[in-house]
Amino acid sequence: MKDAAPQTIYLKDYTPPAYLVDHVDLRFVLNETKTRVFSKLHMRPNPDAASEAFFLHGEDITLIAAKIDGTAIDPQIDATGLHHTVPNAPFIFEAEVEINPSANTALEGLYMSGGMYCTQCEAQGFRKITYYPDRPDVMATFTVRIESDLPVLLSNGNPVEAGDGWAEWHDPWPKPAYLFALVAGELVNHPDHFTTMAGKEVALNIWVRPGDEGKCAFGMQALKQSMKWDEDVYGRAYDLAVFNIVAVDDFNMGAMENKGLNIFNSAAVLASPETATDANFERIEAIIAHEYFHNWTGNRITCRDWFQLCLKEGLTVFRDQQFTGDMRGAAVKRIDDAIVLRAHQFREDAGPLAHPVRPASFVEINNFYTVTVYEKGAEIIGMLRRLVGPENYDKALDLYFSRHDGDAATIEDWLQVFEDATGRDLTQFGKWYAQAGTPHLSVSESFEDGTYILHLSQQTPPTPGQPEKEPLVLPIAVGLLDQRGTEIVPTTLLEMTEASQSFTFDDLQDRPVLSILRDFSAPVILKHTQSDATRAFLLSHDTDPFNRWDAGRSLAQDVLVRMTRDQATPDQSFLDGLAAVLRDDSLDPAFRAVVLSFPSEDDTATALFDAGVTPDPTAIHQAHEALTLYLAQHVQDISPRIYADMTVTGPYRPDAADAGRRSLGNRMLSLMSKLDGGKQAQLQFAQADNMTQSQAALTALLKIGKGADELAAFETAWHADRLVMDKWFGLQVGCAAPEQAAGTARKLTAHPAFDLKNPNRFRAVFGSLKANAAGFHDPTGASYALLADWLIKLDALNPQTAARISAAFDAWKRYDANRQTKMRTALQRIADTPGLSRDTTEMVTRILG
Ligand code: 0A1
Ligand code: ZN
Repeated sequence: MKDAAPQTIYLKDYTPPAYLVDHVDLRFVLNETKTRVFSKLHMRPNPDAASEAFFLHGEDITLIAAKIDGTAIDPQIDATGLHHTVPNAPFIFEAEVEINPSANTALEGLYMSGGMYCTQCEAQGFRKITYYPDRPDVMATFTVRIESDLPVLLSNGNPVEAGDGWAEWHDPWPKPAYLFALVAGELVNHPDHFTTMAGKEVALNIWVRPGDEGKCAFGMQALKQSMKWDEDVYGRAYDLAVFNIVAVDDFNMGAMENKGLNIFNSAAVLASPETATDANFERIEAIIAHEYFHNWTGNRITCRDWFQLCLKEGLTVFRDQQFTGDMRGAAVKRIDDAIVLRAHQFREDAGPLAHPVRPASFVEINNFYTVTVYEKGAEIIGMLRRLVGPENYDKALDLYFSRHDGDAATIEDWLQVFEDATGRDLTQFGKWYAQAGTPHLSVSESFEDGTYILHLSQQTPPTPGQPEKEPLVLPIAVGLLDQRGTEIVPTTLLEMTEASQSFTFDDLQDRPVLSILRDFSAPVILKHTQSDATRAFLLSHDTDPFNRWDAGRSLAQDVLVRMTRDQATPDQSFLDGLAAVLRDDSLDPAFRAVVLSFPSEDDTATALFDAGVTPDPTAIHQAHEALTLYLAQHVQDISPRIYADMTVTGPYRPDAADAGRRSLGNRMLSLMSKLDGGKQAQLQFAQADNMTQSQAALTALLKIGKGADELAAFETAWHADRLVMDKWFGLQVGCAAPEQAAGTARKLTAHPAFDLKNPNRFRAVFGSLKANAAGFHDPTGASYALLADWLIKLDALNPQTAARISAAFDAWKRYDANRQTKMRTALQRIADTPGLSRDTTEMVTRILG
């Protein structure tokens, strides 16, 4: 598939659409290779437009006929769309086009998955269905008629009428084309219903392929919880008579918030105790919530243009994080989010792919569905809420919903609402949206005559295209403890606005112990040299759970850096501190489990790089293995007891309490397996009645080079379950010894169940290869070459997923000359591939720098 010549699009060039669409009538005559789409667009000139040129987007579609106001026309067609002259008054544009869903391997537009028709239109997929002004600031009501012999025919909005071989839908809420959806197939549903706070009945359905009915109950429960939570916390009720969710196996992302018809990657909705882990359940709950919350933050209020993507994504992620915190415990959720942010977003912000939360330009918008737009976008909202306070936040959100309902809005609109609701000037705060890079916050302290002064300075390193950085508004939550661990200054929010600033605390008796950036109040990198003793003190005494964990985390990171760099042994006091947390039965097991888990090998590579040392992934891996062994030995007297204490009896429940117990128990299992040759893990695998326990046991075995029999048994048991088989593929690559990772991945690509066209399967192999840091960076370069080979193959079929996975190479410049050369060669080979997509070309060009 050949793209039109790549073009850079700039935020500063935005102009309003020349023509608006008030209403759309669509008729689909479905056919696997020759689907006909009949469209009737009720259009009018936009009074606010600068130009009169008439243009409709359209790609990979064949025009059969077109009319304006009933008269046939012969428009000019090019690779990007259709041009013609139109009346200077309201008019009706009609088209008949033909498309080929079965040839659509890019999974954008209308495509086939497992025998069903489905669509994906965000960001710019609707133009592959018919000619249309495919931009989010053109919003219309839609009526859709689907003609097909398939029994289930779905589209957005409410059902109007259906007969033998057809169904009609009407969506009364004006929406941009990216929220359009259609599904047709032999599907079965898991029905339920919900009564809104206004007393309106909503029919709820999760539609799946026959055989998957038993995996819907949890998703449905999460949907009802999300609907209730959005009413209770944000005052937002659902606004149609039906809410449909459909599970599809072939999907580029997690899920999609199409109005009234959410389409989900089956991995993001289907779960049963036997097939899904606790982590899968939690993720499903969060994604169901995320897509549902988009109904207000994304659909009722959408984005003016794709540069404003964070307007809907940052806010919706923030809302789903709040939801998970409420459902499962805010402290552990905050820790989990910080782990993800630091591991992935800080890495993105520090490398060649760094971009502002609201980018200023792009070539392919699909490359900007990033951790920066999503997760850093959510952090900005969290900072705003901290700065204005929860009540003002609620006031501002109410104003946002009332002022902008039905709008395609901008970040300026969003900030204006906060200014109007609170009277606060947000000019400087707004820079968070425009400035890329993670601020580094340096901290020093002084204490004299009862006065404690905190000296802070912020500095953001340069990022591509942004050499100069300005100071940002940083909300910094601090608390002060005395030497016994009693809080003498409770959590206080400092607002830093300058490059350097000091904050004074008077009338203290003794030098306090600082607990800074509590609850991770701003997404910054702390440059703070607290002694090991102080961090150990905070690990056992801090009243802020985030900082308590973070103190242990930072100690562990230093230990791992020293072990890698100097072949040091871990300090006894560090191991004692971890053992003390482990023994403390008053602590939540989930919290103990996160304290007991170490930074990733990639985190250690970053820490070494930041310390001016070229990271050697092989040495890092050895240090991590060694530390795990030291810890296993250090706690071996208590680990069997804790493992046994964490046993969960009764039927499997994926709630936070039971999941926390399993999490700590399985951390113990992984430590015990380092010493018992995998005996306990074999036993657990044999006895497990749920996937959390069997996957944890299998992982523990694979990590000590065992588990061949269990792996074979797993395949025999689950070969017919696509989602479980993704785990089977992924675990082998993820747990392989470094020198075997590339070979394992290569072998699995030859397995009959490997399917290049299925993004989940591709990610299972190659996402896991990237996650196996020492294996990916094996000095022979075998993994780099293998990934390049397969990205080239995938790009020809599915540019979007190929481009996303190519980011695995983004940190290439921080490694040694041998690895750098081999990664650059792999990247160059991808870049030089004839016919490479716009998506992957943009990514590898940026990565090569
Ligand atoms: N808006 C969806 C994510 C999404 C984005 C792009 C897609 O295809 C290119 C698909 C889904 C969300 O935030 O969940
Ligand atoms: Zn989203």
